[in-house]
Amino acid sequence: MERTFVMVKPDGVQRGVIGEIVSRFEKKGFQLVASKLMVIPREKAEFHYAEHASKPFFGELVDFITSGPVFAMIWEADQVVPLSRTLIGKTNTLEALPGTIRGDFAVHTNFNLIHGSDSPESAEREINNFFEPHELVTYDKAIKPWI
Ligand code: RTP
Ligand code: MG
Repeated sequence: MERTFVMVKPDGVQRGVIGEIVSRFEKKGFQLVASKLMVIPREKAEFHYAEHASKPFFGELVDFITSGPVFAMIWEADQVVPLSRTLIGKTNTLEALPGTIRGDFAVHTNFNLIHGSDSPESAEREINNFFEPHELVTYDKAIKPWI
């Protein structure tokens, strides 16, 4: 079973779309493994976006992602990494289709509401960067008779 790291960025928290985003991931059928509201320490943000360290927008990207709380999550499902990227929509806001999270809610590429890991390898590195092992909860939804 695959896992991915997803976070509602500071603009999404400020705009009040945590619930909307969690709802879309839940309804898709992914299983929540961990979640928390946190302000990212600068060194963790720089590690998270290390692949962009040489880009001209790196400083602003780190400033933005550390500017307020993010809602960090781990989700699990078969192929959850590419499926999450499909729900999230394209990075470039002009290419993010209606029906995707960015397509429905974002107007600017630099303030695009949500992050999702781009590969299983990135997901493992990002999960380890943001969560301690004891914060992950494993459980079986299928056998509960509540609904
Ligand atoms: P993210 O990592 O934040 O989930 O976004 P992503 O995979 O869709 O896009 P990525 O290429 O990893 O870029 C990370 C973030 O940097 C900003 N960006 N700005 N000005 C630009 O050309 C540019 N390109 C990327 C975006 O905010 C993007 O989410
Ligand atoms: Mg990325």
